[in-house]
Amino acid sequence: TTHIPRALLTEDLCRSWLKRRTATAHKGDFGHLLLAGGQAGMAGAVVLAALGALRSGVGLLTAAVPQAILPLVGPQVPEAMTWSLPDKEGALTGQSLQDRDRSAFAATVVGPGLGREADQAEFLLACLEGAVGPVVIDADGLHALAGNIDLLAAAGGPVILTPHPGEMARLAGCATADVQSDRLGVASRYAREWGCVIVLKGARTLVATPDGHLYVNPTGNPGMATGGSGDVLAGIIGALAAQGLAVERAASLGVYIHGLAGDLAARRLGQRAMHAGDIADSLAEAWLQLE
Ligand code: NPW
Ligand code: AMP
Ligand code: MG
Repeated sequence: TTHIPRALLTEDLCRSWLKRRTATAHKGDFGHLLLAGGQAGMAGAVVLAALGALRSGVGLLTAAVPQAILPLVGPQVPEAMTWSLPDKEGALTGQSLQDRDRSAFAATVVGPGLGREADQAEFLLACLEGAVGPVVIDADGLHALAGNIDLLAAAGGPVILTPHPGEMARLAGCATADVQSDRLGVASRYAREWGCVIVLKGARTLVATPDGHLYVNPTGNPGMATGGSGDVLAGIIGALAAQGLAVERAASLGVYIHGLAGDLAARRLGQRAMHAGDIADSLAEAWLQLE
């Protein structure tokens, strides 16, 4: 097999990508993120993604969720504005975003807790079509994309995919074992082929770019193998993209800080007891440590 050049994500590299907050800065300088997802039974995924974003410096956040779960999401993240979207039996549909102007959003995250109803591909398409900035597709957004990779052409801006190995396998049409046995090859091949940044999650998460860059993340631990961890990451990356970091840097810095927060949570609570909310809670300490 050929050697694939890759770079380790170092603390110094990640620190060099941080944007400073000037003394006269205002919230408009840090971007407005749209977070779209959720369905009945998975309000928590949206909350966790929102917490990741809110702890990563975003200026404004709007959570767009099915009206059925709005009462569960809104009170848990008072800093976020909300859109109550029309749903079908608790799930978003291709019509849910109709007449919603999205020109104000610097970036979009779609997928956490979205569910797997028949209409999810149409919802994803509507999301991509109306987006002006970068779009992060995670979780069930990736499920909707599998078998419909051409939908990516509808995106108004650059796209970041954040699959775990199971989601990557579904996207690529292979087995999870095939992904895990050639993580570097799979991530770099499909980033190039699909023209998007791919964050292939799991121990030593990879970030692959369409122009052939490949980063390996050294932070993180098995305590992060718990429901909702990935949702927090999607919110972090979306927040960084909304603040104007180039997608390659938003993805890489997001992965690094998410793992560092996971390491700090594990030190405080142990790998066994920590849960995804603790990763979001540890973000403050992680950012302080990186700065
Ligand atoms: P296995 O079991 O090994 O064959 P799915 P999901 C594989 C929401 N959530 N290495 C593994 O397959 C999300 O946002 C809501 C190897 C595993 O069983 C989504 O919208 C929460 N394999 C939705 O749920 C909290 C790996 O993939 C399978 C792997 C579905 O997301 C939880 C699971 O993947 C959750 O985030 C690895 N490192 N990682 C809430 N509180 O509201 C995963 N796999 O079936 O795509 O579903 O990831 O659970
Ligand atoms: P998800 O499966 O979408 O909830 O994402 C899980 C998150 O936890 C990803 O960011 C993974 O990289 C991270 N994670 C899971 N297991 C490990 C592990 N063993 N080592 C490091 N990070 C992990
Ligand atoms: Mg996930």
